[in-house]
Amino acid sequence: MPKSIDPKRVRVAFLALALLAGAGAPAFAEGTTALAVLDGAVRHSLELSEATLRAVPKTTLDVDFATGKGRETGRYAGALLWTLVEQADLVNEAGKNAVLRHTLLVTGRDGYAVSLSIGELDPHYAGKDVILAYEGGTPPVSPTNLRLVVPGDAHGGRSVRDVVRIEVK
Ligand SMILES: Nc1nc2c(c(=O)[nH]1)N[C@H]1C(S)=C(S)[C@@H](COP(=O)(O)O)O[C@H]1N2
Ligand SMILES: [Mo]
Repeated sequence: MPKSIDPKRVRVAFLALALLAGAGAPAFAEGTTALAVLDGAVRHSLELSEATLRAVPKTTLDVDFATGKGRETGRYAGALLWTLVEQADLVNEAGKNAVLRHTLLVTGRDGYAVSLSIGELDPHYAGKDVILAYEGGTPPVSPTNLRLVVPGDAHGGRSVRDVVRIEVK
């Protein structure tokens, strides 16, 4: 006869496992599909769910960049990062043009990270159409497997795969 299992203990064990599995990853409310967050020096942190991403202007970009494995060309489509930053609402320090002090640290699931300066995105300055791509590419990206695409980059180093966090600093 197997020993009887206390359902309370099973629940505690599952909770412990869930906590372990989630350690270091952004936390989300149950039932949401968001896999990435935009947070940091903003008034409203954003969970980058498919709905959030599709609600902002969709932009298509052709890429042609060098990688360690040769040249890569392709087409991606996704959400304009500047619009997401505007939605999140930057918190600026005091001082002249303090908005230009911000950087965005974009991190992939594997810990790979690159930073962008806000002046690259802000339409008052360089105004680049940097996107969080959820369509296109090979292997294809998806709303749960986002890729940063910076238009015009000669090397693929800033094209972070599987973005999980954008931290505004
Ligand atoms: N998450 C993540 N993204 C990454 C990298 C990485 O190691 N991890 N490498 C970068 C580098 S150095 C290049 S050149 C491109 C390579 O793109 P590919 O994977 O489509 O060949 O991905 C970039 N994005
Ligand atoms: Mo690279």
